[in-house]
Amino acid sequence: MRLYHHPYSDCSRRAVMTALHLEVPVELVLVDLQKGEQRQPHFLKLNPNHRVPVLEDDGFVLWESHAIMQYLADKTPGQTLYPTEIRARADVNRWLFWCGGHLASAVGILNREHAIKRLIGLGGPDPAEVKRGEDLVREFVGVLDAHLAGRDWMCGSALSLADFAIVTPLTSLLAATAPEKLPIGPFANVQRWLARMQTLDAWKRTAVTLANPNGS
Ligand SMILES: N[C@@H](CCC(=O)N[C@@H](CS)C(=O)NCC(=O)O)C(=O)O
Repeated sequence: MRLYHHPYSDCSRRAVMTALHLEVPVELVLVDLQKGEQRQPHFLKLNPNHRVPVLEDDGFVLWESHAIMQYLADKTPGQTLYPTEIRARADVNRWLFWCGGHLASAVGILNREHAIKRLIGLGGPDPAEVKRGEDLVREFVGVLDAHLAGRDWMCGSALSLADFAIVTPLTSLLAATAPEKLPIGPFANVQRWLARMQTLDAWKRTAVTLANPNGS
């Protein structure tokens, strides 16, 4: 199996963390987003949306990070990240869709304003967009914080795909915005859960810095 990714991409990171945690043997293939490799014909054949991650499994091509996570778990006998009991699975699915539809898109607004625009030469942040992004992030992280009160993990009593999905946009929020702008500062339950996530081996092995783009 091949997993096309970029180390700074939080969407890639949730798929890579899932593969590492499940010990699925995947070959990581770097797609150089900064050089625009995702828009080259060979990559567009894999994903016409010009985005990572993409999984290739013996001729089967899958894009969308949450779908990749589910596929990797479903391919792994005895795994516990993605429960098979119908309501427990629905609970995990609920948070995966919430992450893609709400949290990640809200964080995406801040990423674009604080980091991506500068990287691709579109100038500084637009204050109206920053406010819109911060208001949305504050609202959704508030929902997350209330949910995490008295819980160690997102769903049930164990680590699941939902934890790996949700933690990555929060990380990118930490990296892309100045500390005083971080809307997650006051959310103690989120901070506590984030600290727990940071102890996981899959987290540590995918942690990258600008100085160390290949991770540890
Ligand atoms: N909904 C997609 C989003 C993927 C996505 O936005 N990937 C970004 C990196 S995090 C990307 O490849 N951007 C390159 C581009 O837009 O050209 C998923 O969850 O996989």
